[in-house]
Amino acid sequence: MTLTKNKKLNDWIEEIKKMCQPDNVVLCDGTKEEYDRLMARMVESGMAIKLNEEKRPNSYAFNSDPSDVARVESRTYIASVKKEDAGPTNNWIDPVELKKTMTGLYTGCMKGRTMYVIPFSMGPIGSPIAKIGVEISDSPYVVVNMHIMARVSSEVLDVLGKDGDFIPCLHSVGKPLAEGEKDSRWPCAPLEDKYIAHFPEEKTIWSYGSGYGGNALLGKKCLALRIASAVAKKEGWMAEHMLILRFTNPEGKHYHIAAAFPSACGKTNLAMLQSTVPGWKVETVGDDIAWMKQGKDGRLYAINPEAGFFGVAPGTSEESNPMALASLKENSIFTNVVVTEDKDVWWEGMGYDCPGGKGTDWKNNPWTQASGEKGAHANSRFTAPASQCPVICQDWENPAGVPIDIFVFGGKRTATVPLVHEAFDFEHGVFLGATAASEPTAAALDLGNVSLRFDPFAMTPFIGYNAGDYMQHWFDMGQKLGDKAPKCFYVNWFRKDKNGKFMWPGFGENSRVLKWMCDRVDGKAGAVETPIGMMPTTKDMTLDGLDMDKSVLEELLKVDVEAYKKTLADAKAYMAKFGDKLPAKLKNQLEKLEARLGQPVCQ
Ligand code: GTP
Ligand code: SPV
Ligand code: MN
Repeated sequence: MTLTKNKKLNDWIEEIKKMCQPDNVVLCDGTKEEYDRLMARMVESGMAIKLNEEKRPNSYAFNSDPSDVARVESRTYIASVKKEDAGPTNNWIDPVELKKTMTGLYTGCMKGRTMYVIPFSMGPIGSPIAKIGVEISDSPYVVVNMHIMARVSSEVLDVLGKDGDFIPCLHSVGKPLAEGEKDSRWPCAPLEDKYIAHFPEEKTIWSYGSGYGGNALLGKKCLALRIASAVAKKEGWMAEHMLILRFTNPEGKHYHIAAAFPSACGKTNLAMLQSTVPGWKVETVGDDIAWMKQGKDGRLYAINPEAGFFGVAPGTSEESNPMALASLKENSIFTNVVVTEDKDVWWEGMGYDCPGGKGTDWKNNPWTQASGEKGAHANSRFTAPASQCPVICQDWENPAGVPIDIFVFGGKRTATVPLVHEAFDFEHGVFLGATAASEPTAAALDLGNVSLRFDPFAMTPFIGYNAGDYMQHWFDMGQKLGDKAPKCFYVNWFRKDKNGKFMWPGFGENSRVLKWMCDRVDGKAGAVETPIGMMPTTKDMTLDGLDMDKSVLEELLKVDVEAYKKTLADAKAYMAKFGDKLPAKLKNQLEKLEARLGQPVCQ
């Protein structure tokens, strides 16, 4: 069967068909008809729930298998030819061996199912910066999510033409059906058979056994981060786990900020922030991934390769993130939330009690709020088109991207790390990014019992090559950008007091911190020098209307030298595992910090 004009694609489809043995093959076109048809079929089979058309038009809810609720880092592999090229932070299996194992699993794995061929573009279709992928999947849930998250269209095939190149992304839920066997609501394979595999030299992705998020929507973490980061290193650009936002001051001046926080640590929220500083406004360019290249003027330009948001549902409320709520008003998909009696969605932290007090929980069981059990899974998600965000930036699809003024790093830290500090220079900024650490979140299944993990640039699970080389790449980019490199900052919205209460109000109030950063870029705001970086005093920040105790804010702007000495020791131990791949400049930064921590604190 000849499906497309592209020989490489036709050959690949034929090869996968032979291996996976599906009942049918469907070439997807990304149209609304296709979306509606697949949704109707999934509603019929019981996999999808059609939500109330009045309350949530054209929207659907899904419940996953209770074992398949997040990314699985222990089953994620960088199968480079040489182990050293995967480095100390990635799982590695020899690619020949891994292909053999996975071919065993893939053989006959689509029996009883339809094989969907999904042509997609990360970045605007046809633009010079976009990358074309084709995902083959046996999950109709993946198809409808890809419609929102990537740009799925037959136009992608037109761009590919007869001999254009694409990144092959193979996905199966890993549950073939025997003759007459009834499908489960959410088919998937057991943990030990799950593989999220990347072959960076071949630019190929093989994913088996999971239907959830980053494990299955292969344009996102697999292509746009793991494969793209390896390509970016070679070609001299950057693929990062970063939100992109435009912050505009009352005079209309734009500042573009790219921020790297680990999974479920506040990117979507910051990207859509409602500023509490009068006259300042945030617009969203992206909420999860940034591809950045140096422009002709020497500055760094960022694009968002995605087309939608795959955002954390719990905690999303009218108060915390009204722009996310507006984005998911219609045409959205919900996974692992509560479906209320009147067929709308609800989750913990939505800002009001579950209407009627009961519904169907994420495990698909009858549930009452009074039971005290969580109704939505902590990593439940919404899939919503970015174009529906009321504050989407008019340049969000501009292939030229937006020029980045500021990099922000951070994570969830209940102790030690102050609200904000600024790097002394770009190399110190790379040090701040490289030593970023965070408490684990529900976005990954299997981070173990650690209370804190180092997560350089929020990229630990997403670097497609050796993390030592990756950190060197940051220094190299700094060298290339010279005095046009973005200014670097480190933030922490998550400090808690001894009663376990967040000390900083966060969300919209984070605009006060962003404004201080912009004022620093313009040389307008003050700061004091501390051993860890430049920091504002309460006098340097715009605090009008902020309802919090000044003493708490002062506490948030203090450096605890003793605690930092301990952190430094942990950072050194962590860096030791990079061996000779640890950039000399990073070693040098560690030594400098050590020396500064010996000094009395100025503040
Ligand atoms: P991924 O999609 O997994 O990459 O996550 P993300 O970085 O986009 O995280 P997101 O913005 O969805 O935030 C995750 C959780 O952090 C949500 O439950 C938010 O309510 C919470 N959160 C975000 N910003 C703040 C903040 O400023 N303060 C506090 N206390 N919580 C926040
Ligand atoms: C993350 O875990 O960082 C996410 C969600 O953005 S997923 O797409 O599942 O990786
Ligand atoms: Mn993410």
